[in-house]
Amino acid sequence: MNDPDCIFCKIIAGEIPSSKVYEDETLFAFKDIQPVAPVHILIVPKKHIPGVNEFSPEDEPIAGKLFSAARKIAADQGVAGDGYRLVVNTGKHGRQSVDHLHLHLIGGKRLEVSLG
Ligand code: DGP
Repeated sequence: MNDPDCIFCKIIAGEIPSSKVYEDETLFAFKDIQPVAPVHILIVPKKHIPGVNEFSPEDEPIAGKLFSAARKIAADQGVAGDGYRLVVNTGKHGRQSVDHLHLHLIGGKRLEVSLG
């Protein structure tokens, strides 16, 4: 485990149960416990990166893999055609609540216009 105090590291390690929808050598994806739409998946790097501010040049391949996984998961979840939203909250003003980088994949309904 990367960070023994991190809830997402514990989920990745299987120490906390989750509804897994995808896993590869770099990423882990599971259903959000507080879904805001019929489809709400969190896609997280297995590496403990606290957030975008800590994302380093050596992590750049992870960003590409996050988007490729999002495309695949959206198709698997049946939302690729109608569309979906990808969100990365960062820091206090961004209302990031878990300090382990994650991409929200939200879909299955027509979402609200507001992002703020
Ligand atoms: P953010 O606010 O962007 O940091 O989003 C964190 C999300 O993580 C939030 O939508 C709720 C979700 N979450 C927090 N704890 C757990 C958990 O133990 N299990 C699952 N599946 N999701 C969690």
